[in-house]
Amino acid sequence: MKFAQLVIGTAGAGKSTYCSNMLEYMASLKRTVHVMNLDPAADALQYDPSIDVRDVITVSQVMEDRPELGPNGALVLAMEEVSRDYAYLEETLGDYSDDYLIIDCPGQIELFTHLDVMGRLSRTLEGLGYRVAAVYLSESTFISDPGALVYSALAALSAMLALGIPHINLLSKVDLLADDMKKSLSGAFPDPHRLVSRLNMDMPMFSTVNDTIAELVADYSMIQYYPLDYTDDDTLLNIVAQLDHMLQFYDDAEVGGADFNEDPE
Ligand SMILES: Nc1nc2c(ncn2[C@@H]2O[C@H](COP(=O)(O)OP(=O)(O)OP(=O)(O)O)[C@@H](O)[C@H]2O)c(=O)[nH]1
Ligand SMILES: [Mg+2]
Repeated sequence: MKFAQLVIGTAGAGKSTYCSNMLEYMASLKRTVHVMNLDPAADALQYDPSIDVRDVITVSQVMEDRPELGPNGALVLAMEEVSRDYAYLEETLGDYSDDYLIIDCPGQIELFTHLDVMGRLSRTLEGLGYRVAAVYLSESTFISDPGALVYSALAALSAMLALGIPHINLLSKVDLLADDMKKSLSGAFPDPHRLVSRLNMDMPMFSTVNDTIAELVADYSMIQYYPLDYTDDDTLLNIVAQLDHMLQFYDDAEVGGADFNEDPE
């Protein structure tokens, strides 16, 4: 069976670092795991990618051909071209039969909110027999600002709705938080009632909108964050357990291994 994690999230949230650490952790579990770099603007990477989009296209090449484009426009154009080129993806991905693929994506949020670039990629992977989950990283250093927290919760929600695949939200760089902020992550987070009272304090004129946003966050109780703290040994273990559950990683093994006709005696 083949599995894939589509690692997405805002620029600089820690996607490439997560891919590198997840690669190492999964290898320690003796899984056949590969990382694909899907960022045509990536500079130095902390891991050795098995598949690298920069072999096909780089942002600097696009900018040479289209000098009128800035780095952001060039990246979006490069990604649109890559996501249209199914042949390349099928050729390179098709080589792996039993596989766990971790895909390090670029940070431009419009690739899944305004454009169908990530949607096309996940459908291509599904067509190739992969079970795909989205791993969405938001930076935890913003959570003391209620406005930024709402923005990041709504961005995560829009990615989840746009992609329509199993989805897990991670709060990155938790090691940088003060202890009291770390404690606030246990239990319901973001707590909609706490969120609305903080928003109303900062922006009393928007209290109706604030109430509606808090209701939306509460309704989609799947806006649940898993803290990502590499100084805590359980961090990656918890995330892999959740992803295994969502992707039904062990189902095939259990069904194949159990002999339902066996006589209990
Ligand atoms: N303290 C701390 N720093 C981190 C963590 N994860 C990433 N960083 C740092 O954050 C910066 C950005 O990390 P990347 O992994 O390159 O982030 P990215 O999301 O891949 O960035 P883009 O590809 O540019 O969108 C780097 O300086 C990392 O060392 C973390 O868990 N804790
Ligand atoms: Mg990166």
